[in-house]
This record gives sequence, structure tokens and C-alpha cells, in this order.
Amino acid sequence: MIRLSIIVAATTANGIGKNGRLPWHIRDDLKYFAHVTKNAPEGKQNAVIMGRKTWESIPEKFRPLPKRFNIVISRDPNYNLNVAAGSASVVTSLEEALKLEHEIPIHRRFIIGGASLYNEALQGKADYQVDHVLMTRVTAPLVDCDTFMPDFEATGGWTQASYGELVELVGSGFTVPEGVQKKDGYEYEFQITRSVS
Ligand code: FOL
Repeated sequence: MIRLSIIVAATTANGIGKNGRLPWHIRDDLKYFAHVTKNAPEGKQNAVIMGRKTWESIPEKFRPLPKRFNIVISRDPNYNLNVAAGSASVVTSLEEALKLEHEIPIHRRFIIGGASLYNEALQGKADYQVDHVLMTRVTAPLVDCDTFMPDFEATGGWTQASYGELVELVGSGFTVPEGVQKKDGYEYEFQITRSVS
């Protein structure tokens, strides 16, 4: 069974995007995202698995996301990432993404969006399961969104994990602030939810 982690920033209405991009700019959340997804033991690397639209939403100068194995899912097997050969891979399904090997052994696999990939991953399959959701909950203001992630907690089988578990996943070198943060004009909180099964 391959274990997956979801990382996402969402409003209290589960809004994650607007017009093909993030509806906010919260610097410390992006720093958190970068740190968490990079954090791997010596000699290993994490995979960041994303849908094609999410890839296109990342500023070109940050693509591929450095120090991570970037995997992009597109129905078009010839989709051109326009990056140096070997720095990122295109596959046509999540199953295929999970079969990919990398010259550096993979530590964790992060599903980084968007809506349709979050949805597919949360459905689970015989060979994979989401075991953690790292959610940055943007509680204020209520930002207008046109893209939403599923209300996964409503399906049951999830429990809020402890701050200690979050600290362990994030690793050293980054202090995750506890409780509601007020910065860049937003109120948000770093949360971790764990699958009960
Ligand atoms: N999860 C969270 N918590 N916040 C997000 O903004 C987020 N965004 C995505 C997926 N999960 C998320 C998808 N969108 C970058 C931009 C958009 C994006 C994901 C990543 C990006 O530019 N990342 C750089 C950050 C560099 C910096 O500003 O420090 C990286 O290196 O990760």
C-alpha cells in the first residue's frame, strides 16, 4: 500500500483557487509548503505529484519545484513541460505516477493539487491511500474561489492529529507556528488531519 500525503491551502468553504491560480499570496504558507515538501532524510527525495493545471499555475521560475521529484499528470502523454530533461516527468494517470522510480529513492509522496487530483487521491484504491492531509486553513477573509477541494472530513474516517505529529512531519529547520496566524492580510492556521484506518 502506497501512502500519500495531501498538502493544500483552503478557505473554510474549501476554496483553493480562482482563475487558474491561488486566490491569495501568503508568503509564510508558501515557505511552509516548500519546507514540508522538501523535508526528506539524507539520500532521499520527496515526490510532488500534481495535475497539469496546477503545474501551469506555479510561477515559471519555480518550475520544476527544486529539490523534489516533480510528477505532472496530463491526459496528453506528449504534454511538454518545457524543462530540462529528467527534472520532471509527465504521466497520464495517478497509478502511473505511483509506479515511477527516480534515481534518488523517494521518501514521501505529496499530492499538491488541484481539485480533481485531490478528489481522485481521496477516493483511494487497492494500492494507495491518503494518510495525512496537511491543511492550511484560511479562515479570514472569506476569499472568492471558483475551485474547491472535496469536504473530505465529512466522509468520516479522519481525525485531527496533534501539533507534535505535524512538527515531526515538517522536520527541523522550520518552526510551524501553532494556532491562528495573522499575516499578509489573512488569518490562517496550519493543521494536520490523519486517516483513522
Ligand atoms: N499547499 C499550501 N499549504 N499552500 C499552497 O499555496 C499550496 N499550493 C499548491 C499546493 N499545495 C499548497 C499548488 N500551487 C508554488 C506555487 C503554487 C503552488 C505550489 C507551489 C511555489 O511557487 N512554490 C515554491 C515556493 C517558493 C517560495 O515562495 O518560498 C517552492 O519552492 O515550493
